[in-house]
Amino acid sequence: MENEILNLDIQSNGVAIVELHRPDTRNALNLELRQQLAAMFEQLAASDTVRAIVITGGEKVFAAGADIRDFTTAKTVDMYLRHTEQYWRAIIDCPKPIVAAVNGYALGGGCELAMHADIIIAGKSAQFGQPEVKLGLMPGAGGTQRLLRAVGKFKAMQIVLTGKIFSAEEADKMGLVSEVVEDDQTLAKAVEIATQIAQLSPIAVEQIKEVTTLGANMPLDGALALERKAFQILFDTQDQKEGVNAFFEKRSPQYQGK
Ligand code: CO8
Repeated sequence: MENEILNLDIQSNGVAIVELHRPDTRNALNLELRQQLAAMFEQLAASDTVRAIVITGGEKVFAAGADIRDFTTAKTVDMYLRHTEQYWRAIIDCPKPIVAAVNGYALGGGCELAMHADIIIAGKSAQFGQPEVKLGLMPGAGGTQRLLRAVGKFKAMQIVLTGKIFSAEEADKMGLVSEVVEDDQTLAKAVEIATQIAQLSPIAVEQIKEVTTLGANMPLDGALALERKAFQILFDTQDQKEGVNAFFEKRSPQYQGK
């Protein structure tokens, strides 16, 4: 709906498309939008039919960051009492794969939101950055840490210390995005990937997401053990038997998520 700040389209193939919609502010993430986003992710995580989620800001812009108007008079205690970490938590805890479709600006909290996704598809117009330092601020929703882990210390430091804005091509080179496509293909590509994943066993997909995400912050031996356990757990699923049987019967598997 035109006057909603967040739109949701759940397709019959199990792909949910979440669209930020505050065009007058370049999709700035005000408190209301973040609250709605969190509630939507909780709803999508609990849904039996949704198997993959695409998040987009539309054709022109992903999100220009936190709504700077929320920062004009706020003091430390105000910021603390907002407890905005709870809104990010709903996205972090979503067990389903998330694909970000990024055209135009993904700055500050917008870049941080994109980095909450598992796969980032960037249109050629995409421009990323953590410009908070230019406001006398710093990234506050994972920007320093997710960027560091995604692109390494020296690229990350340059980005967060200077606030420089960089192109989709640069982001691709440093490993911040999964793929760069023409702008008019960004959403289609993200939906295509989400659709492919939605056809796979949702239990296997969730285990892969969980192990890969948790493993990134663990010592290798522990992460390998976690992977091994998750691999073994999948042998008790109907989907695993279906996948293997379908291979030998030379047919497409029909996964039930059981
Ligand atoms: N917050 C509020 N309003 C914004 C924001 C924003 N982040 N970005 C743009 N707008 C508004 C502008 O004020 C303008 O409003 P108006 O028409 O009333 O003057 C309108 O959107 C259009 O903006 P511009 O005219 O500037 O459009 P341009 O296409 O010329 O420029 C830019 C687009 C480059 C995106 C430019 O608007 C800009 O630099 N925006 C600010 C980017 C920024 O500094 N982002 C970081 C914000 S701080 C942050 O994200 C901290 C994160 C901490 C935790 C995470 C919380 C989500």
